[in-house]
Amino acid sequence: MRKLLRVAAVLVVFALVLSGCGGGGGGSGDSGDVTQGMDRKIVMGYSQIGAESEWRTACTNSVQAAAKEWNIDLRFSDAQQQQQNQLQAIRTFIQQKVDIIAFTPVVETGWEAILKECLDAGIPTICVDRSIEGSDRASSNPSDMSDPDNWFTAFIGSNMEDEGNRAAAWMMANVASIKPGKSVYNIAELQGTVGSSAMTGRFKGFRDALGIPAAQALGTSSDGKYSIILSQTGDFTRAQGKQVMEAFLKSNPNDIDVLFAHNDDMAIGAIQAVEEAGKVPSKDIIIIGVDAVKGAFEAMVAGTMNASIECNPLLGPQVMETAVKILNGQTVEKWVLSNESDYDQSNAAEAYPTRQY
Ligand code: GZL
Repeated sequence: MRKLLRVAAVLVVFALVLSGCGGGGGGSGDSGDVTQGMDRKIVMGYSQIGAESEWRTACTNSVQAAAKEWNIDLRFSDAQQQQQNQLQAIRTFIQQKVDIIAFTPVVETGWEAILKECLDAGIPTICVDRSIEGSDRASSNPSDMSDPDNWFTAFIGSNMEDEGNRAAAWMMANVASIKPGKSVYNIAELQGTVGSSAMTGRFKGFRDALGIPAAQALGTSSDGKYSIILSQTGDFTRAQGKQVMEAFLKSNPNDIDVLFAHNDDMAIGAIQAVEEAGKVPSKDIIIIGVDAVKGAFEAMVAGTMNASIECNPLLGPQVMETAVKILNGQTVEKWVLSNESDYDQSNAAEAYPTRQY
């Protein structure tokens, strides 16, 4: 019996050593303990804006899932829409000596000092989704530190001006068939978070396509057919989108032909206000959003929303791949552009079942 116990004990120790749990294990030779494409496990700090919309939640889910997939230790911070919280989180990441920092700037201004602190600490940064003031996501002279594009290593995200352009293009191609016989179409606009690159880009892109100066909130297109008569921020949320649309309908009960909302969440809130005012959304008032989130597909399939311009939140894989390239010393594009399409009631039902967000 004693002999049997001795043999069993040897076998147990042997098994433990093989599995790497025999003390002193963890990491050496255990393939699960290194980041894909690296010889060690890297630590990333990520400062996310908050959870204001379906889009933001999808973006967060994508980043967190991709960090798991790449075996990256992700230190995630939710700033609850406050830039001060973002600056504090990034300073903490610097103190923790993380390998790389990703951040989504809630507004475009106020990033020079913190990004230079990252540079001084030798920590590369990736700007995710929204961009910073003065950045055109191209760097002609990498040593020119007056160029904001040299304060961070790479930008991953959409072209917001293009999204505004595409919203105007869809509107000009479709309004006459939905509301025929009008010489002028009056537009109400729900702006996103004031000062965010998503808001400034869509605001400018929409006006550029209509020939309205980007500095003007209200104005009439160069061909005289489209007039922006109302424009106010709904801060990218359903609740505020509804509130502002209620106010629009109170002040202009019968003037609005088109709503352009800088994101689907505000459009969906506005649809509730349109219905409560006794009007038919997507017929009396044409509803155009941006993001192409599930809520927009449900509304387009239900016939209460006309179109949504896609803005891809599934940025996680590109963030992780870019981080590994940077830490491996590879050169990366200054702008890793997302791929996007546009959806309306002609293609929403077909696309909806396979949507990932
Ligand atoms: C766009 C992103 C915007 C979305 C909104 O890239 O920053 O912020 O359009 C989200 O839904 O709140």
